[in-house]
Amino acid sequence: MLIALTIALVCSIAYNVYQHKVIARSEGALFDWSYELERDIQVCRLRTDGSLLSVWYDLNEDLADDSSVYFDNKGRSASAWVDLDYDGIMDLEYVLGMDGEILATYEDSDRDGRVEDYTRHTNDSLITYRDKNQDGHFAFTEIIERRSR
Ligand SMILES: [Ca+2]
Ligand SMILES: [Ca+2]
Ligand SMILES: [Ca+2]
Repeated sequence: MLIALTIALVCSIAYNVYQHKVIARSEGALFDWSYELERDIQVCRLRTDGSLLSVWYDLNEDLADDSSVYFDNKGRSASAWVDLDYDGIMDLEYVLGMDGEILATYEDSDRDGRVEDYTRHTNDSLITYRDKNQDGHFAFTEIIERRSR
């Protein structure tokens, strides 16, 4: 009896989470959203040809997505976003190369909703720029750190 009740409760919670996630995504004209209950991910596909565009994760299970991976037109991961402080705004973006290697990161370091740090990943070093004058460009004069790797 208790087992049946527990199963019913778990099913009910899972269903409510599912409903919430379905409602949370409005269906756009260009995209099809689907929710995979087993993996607890949201999948976004292009409506025109069904190709995979992005996958969204809710890592801290608060019903709000906090990370996502975008794919290029060959299905390779091209970039990833992470909401580090779980406030609903993505803070860190990884730009990925053809083999999934990190080419660069962009980060909203002070969490004001605006990206100001850019780190270029080369073969032997990481070079971080901060957009001090907030013009959207990362100039050589704005390099704040160089690390070898
Ligand atoms: Ca979350
Ligand atoms: Ca955030
Ligand atoms: Ca910022």
